[in-house]
Amino acid sequence: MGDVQKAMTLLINSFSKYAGKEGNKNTLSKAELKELLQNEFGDLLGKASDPAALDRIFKELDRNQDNSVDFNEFGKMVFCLTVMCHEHFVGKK
Ligand SMILES: [Ca+2]
Repeated sequence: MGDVQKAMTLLINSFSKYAGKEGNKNTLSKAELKELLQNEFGDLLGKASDPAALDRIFKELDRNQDNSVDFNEFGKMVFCLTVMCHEHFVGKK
């Protein structure tokens, strides 16, 4: 399996792990998102333990405003972060 394929599998598995904790298994509630951010992203997105910051991130991610983050919405966030990291590593030398 290629590295990118491994990364995609990891991404899908991580999403399922947190999305499956309560309610709808295919979407992240705000509480599930908080756990995912804290455990998987550290401080990359700011402090998920800060309720105001968490609210802001959740609103930003929940594009269709159904009060949950589905894999499509989550994927967009990961893609944006990856682009940001890429710019950080490649752009600033
Ligand atoms: Ca949504």
